[in-house]
Amino acid sequence: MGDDTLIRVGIIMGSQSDWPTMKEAADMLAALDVPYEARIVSAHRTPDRLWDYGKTAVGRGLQVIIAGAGGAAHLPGMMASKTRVPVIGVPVQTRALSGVDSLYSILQMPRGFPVATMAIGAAGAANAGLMAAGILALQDDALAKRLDDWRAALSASIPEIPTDD
Ligand code: RP5
Repeated sequence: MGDDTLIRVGIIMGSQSDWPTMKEAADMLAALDVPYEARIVSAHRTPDRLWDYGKTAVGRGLQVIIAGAGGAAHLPGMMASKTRVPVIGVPVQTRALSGVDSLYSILQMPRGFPVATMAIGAAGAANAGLMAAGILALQDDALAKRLDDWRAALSASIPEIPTDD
């Protein structure tokens, strides 16, 4: 995205290894022409970066943060503790515990600091992109039209009669 574009969605992830999953969210936002930024922000390995990102999120105009992490996935919850910008959490699928560890780490937030938690893995990341677009579309008629069209096209692509092929 160009420097002169107002970035409204931040996609953050705990590691480079999360990118193949989180790219699903980025691709969805790109398909809907929603400007975003993507950053590696680790709760454990770069806590100062996490703090700075959360501290400056409102001032920079971010309206939604999509946060993905795997294993001891503290990034979405910690980000939610630092900013009132809505955080959508994506549990990244892990090898050891298949992402159930990530899901539980993100899902069970204490009252007062919510994270809107998606499904594990690629579908969850893609849906995070759609959820972010839906939130922004509440105040953006052009985006609302693009999202409506996208949803209608998906529905139209689903056959009514099953085949053997
Ligand atoms: C988490 O640990 C990351 O979000 C990632 O899902 C997981 C593994 O990270 P790497 O060891 O691949 O960097 O912090």
